[in-house]
Amino acid sequence: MRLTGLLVALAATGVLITGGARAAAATPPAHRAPWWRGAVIYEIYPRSFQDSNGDGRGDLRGIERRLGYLQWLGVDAIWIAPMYPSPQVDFGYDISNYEGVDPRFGSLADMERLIAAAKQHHIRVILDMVLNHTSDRHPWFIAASSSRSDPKHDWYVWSDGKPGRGPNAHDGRVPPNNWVSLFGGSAWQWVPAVHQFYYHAFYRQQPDLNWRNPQVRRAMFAVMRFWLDRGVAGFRLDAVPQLFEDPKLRDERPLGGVNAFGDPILDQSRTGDLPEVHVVMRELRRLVDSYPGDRVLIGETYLPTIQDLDRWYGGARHDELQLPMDMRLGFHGDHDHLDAAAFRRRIMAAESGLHGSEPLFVFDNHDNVRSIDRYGDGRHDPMINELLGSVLLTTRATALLYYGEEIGMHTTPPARRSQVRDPIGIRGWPKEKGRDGERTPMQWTPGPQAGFSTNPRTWLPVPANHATINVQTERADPGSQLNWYRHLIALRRGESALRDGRLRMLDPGDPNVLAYLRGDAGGGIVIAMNCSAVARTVSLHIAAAGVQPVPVETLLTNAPGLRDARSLRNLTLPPYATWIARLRGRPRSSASAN
Ligand code: TEU
Repeated sequence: MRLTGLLVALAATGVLITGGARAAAATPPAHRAPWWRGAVIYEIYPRSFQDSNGDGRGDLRGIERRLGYLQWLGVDAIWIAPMYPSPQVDFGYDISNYEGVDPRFGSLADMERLIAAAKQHHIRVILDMVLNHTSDRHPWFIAASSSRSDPKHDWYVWSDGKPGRGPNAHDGRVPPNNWVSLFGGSAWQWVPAVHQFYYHAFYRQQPDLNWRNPQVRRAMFAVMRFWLDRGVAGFRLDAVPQLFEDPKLRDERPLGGVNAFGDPILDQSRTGDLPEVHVVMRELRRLVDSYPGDRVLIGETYLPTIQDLDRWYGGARHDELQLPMDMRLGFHGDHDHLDAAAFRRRIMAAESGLHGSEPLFVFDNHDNVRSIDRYGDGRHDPMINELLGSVLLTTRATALLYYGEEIGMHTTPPARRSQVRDPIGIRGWPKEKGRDGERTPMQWTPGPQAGFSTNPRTWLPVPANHATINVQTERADPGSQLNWYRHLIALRRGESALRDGRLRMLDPGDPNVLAYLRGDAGGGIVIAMNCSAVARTVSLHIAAAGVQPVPVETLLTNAPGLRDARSLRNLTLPPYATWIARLRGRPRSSASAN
């Protein structure tokens, strides 16, 4: 019953081709400078995307095999989570060689092949770059921890600690302060050989680099050049607000309470977002700008306010990251729920608070419970997933998609502690079950292992719901979540108003329906989304946004009753439905629009 209006509306407008695999090939890639503005960037967790050699883990050849699918979906770039040689304590975020590929994922030649093959599909490749820390097995750290006089010693953050007793004491010394690891326990680890503690923001196998040492900068910049020279389109900078620590190693202020690991919750004022980091961001920006082709820097930036985020762009100077992630829209905290007013507030904050920079919106990644399980209500989940796609893909922003989001994959956390793979889930069980649940294998088919692997022993179990939630089944169903995402992406590629047009909120007092106008009078597009579980009938007042009412034409909707809507009056949106329409005719702009 759902979505029956979709194809009719599409066919009537001729905007989209609905004949399955033909669509993306027929839609030329958007050629605009810079390419990343309004792009769709698709995150791939390489262990979980496609296994090509039957070892139960995904790999680079597997990604290569699925490029046709990604082109059909319409993505502009893929961001591949770390595939470098690594002991895999943090599944690749503990890197022991920045200039290679872990044999589990393939070889450097496979990566070069993947970059070239992706180009044939008009898809760029973005790598994850972990600047904050290395693996404790990296030759730099092995040297650094061997002796205080080793030339690499100062490449990491060391402290003699202070005299004391207790469980963290070694030879009568305890860590210098109260800092805790984000992954549990003290952030300081004792090394007997040097009689010192080193600092680690994450696992103890991930010692933090000392960014105050110019040699560290030079070494990491050289690593980035290594990959830029091989044609990568840019980097996603991991945990980048954590790069610097207070040189005086002062205590952080406890905010009260403890986290899932039983550690005190601290204000992170001495270990996160220190001013020094922005100097490095400007240097990094100059580095990528010295390459042709609009190489891009994406930041993993969990920041509380839009003013904080704006600093990561370089504010009015626009000289730091092009795309620090705006986590405020998609990750509200522990209590995500659909709230038209909250979405409106956060979208408008990004519209007006970033000195005109492009927001980067994101609802899903490999570290968080999937959005469908945070925003879903268990009854309308497919519609809610489509609504999140509508917000992501019709706002004025670059969009990050996480593999499986487009088909409505759910989080499948381990049932028992003994099944957990992610170390934070073992340590934090049962309060923190770790991140396995959002890293399960991509669901390609209803068949064995969901088409992910020929090996029945996949690194994480394939969720049983792959029988219905999978690419093959959904591709064949015109009303599927997958086709909804694909149509949204194609629409956004085809309509300059959706890519570049300004955004004006409509009826900002409506508590249930989020509606806005993209573009200007003449070619404007109106989007209305019912964020509630009850059907809502609304009239959209575009005159208040400075545009005179004109006839409209439906471009895309999952509200069957709205496929023939011709005006903005008395629109009935079923629960969580989206309606997207073009303003027709020869509208006059009212005075306030000029
Ligand atoms: O995550 C950094 C980060 O902020 C995480 O602590 C995040 O808040 C947490 O995983 C939520 O559960 C990045 C990577 O995305 C993550 O996968 C890595 O484990 C981490 O850095 C260390 O490299």
